Amino acid sequence: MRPVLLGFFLLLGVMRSASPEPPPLKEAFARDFDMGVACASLASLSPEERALIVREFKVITPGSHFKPDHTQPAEGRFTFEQADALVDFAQSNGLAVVGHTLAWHNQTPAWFFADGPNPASRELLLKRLRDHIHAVVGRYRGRVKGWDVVNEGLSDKSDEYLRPNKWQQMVGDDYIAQAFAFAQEADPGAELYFNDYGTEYPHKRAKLIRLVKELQARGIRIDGVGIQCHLQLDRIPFEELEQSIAAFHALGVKVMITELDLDLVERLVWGADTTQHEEPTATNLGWKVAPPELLQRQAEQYAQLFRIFRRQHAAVDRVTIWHLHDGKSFLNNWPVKGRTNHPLLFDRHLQPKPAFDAVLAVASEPRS
Ligand code: 9MR
Repeated sequence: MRPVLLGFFLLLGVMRSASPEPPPLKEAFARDFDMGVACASLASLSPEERALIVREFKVITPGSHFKPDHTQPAEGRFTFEQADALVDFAQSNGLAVVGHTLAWHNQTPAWFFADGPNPASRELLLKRLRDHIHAVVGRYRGRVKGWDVVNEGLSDKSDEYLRPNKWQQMVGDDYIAQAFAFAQEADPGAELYFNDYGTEYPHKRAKLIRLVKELQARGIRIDGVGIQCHLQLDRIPFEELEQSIAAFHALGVKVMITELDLDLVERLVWGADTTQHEEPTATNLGWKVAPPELLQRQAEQYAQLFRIFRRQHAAVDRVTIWHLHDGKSFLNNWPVKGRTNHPLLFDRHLQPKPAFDAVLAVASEPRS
């Protein structure tokens, strides 16, 4: 090549590398897994937030608007406006939707469990569960990719299998199988997931393995399990998490990281049991501006997580970040009300944090 021409191409290369537009997360990890994000109502999202979601992510999980208190606040009175708006937004922007969630101990109105002044019978509860699932899943048939059919149904106690929520107490352990069967009837094309926190740890991992095996033995379809991954800085059980991913994959189900965040502010309670609260102290209210050294450690630990997810790409189907930016995280109000947290990839001004850059960089590393 003539020296002048060579110089021209070299210059072009330098100019390109000086201001490269980073690829969106969804493209950077396209060969590994889908990238997802949680969102609140469409009305709560600014045009800039919507644009960022559409640019970076492939899947959205409406964080609130598919929950039973939103979809069926009173028996037979369904309210789908907010969920409809989110599904329309997703469809017109090429995003897939995860339906979250159908049977849960939280945000399930009391009427489900009552029959006038008395507790509902098992039969009545199962009828209501079936009607609810048919109405909600049926409405979005073909438009919602998959459902968190049962959420947080495993017990946190080491000597107890399932969480003794009202469904379990009034229907029996069977409510889980029934919910999956109803969802399968309502939309045979949708994927069906069981979602829980703490399943990176051996005691909850064992319970989830037992549950999947029991469902499979009964011929009940379950397509995937969610490991929520509400994690804390410097306390991530990396090895155990990877063992859980591999163990669930060995059962023949997809593994989803469903609610990833990385708390910078200290908290005593692990997981995401929102019934637990902590009093404000000198150290648990956070900082208006996060200390740079913590943001750096957060970036390194996010990167380590994404190295695991990439290594386990055959198992991991999706990684969902639990809300778009630091200002939208539930960790600003839990377990301590009114703190200022910084657990996500974008800051409150929608700017990428060191964690974002570190995660993106992992996408171009060789898979370890
Ligand atoms: O992050 C969600 C928050 O925006 C909602 O207000 C809240 C109540 O609906 O639920 C939060 O998400 C929870 C999820 O549904 C299940 N796992 C724990 C999450 C944090 O509480």
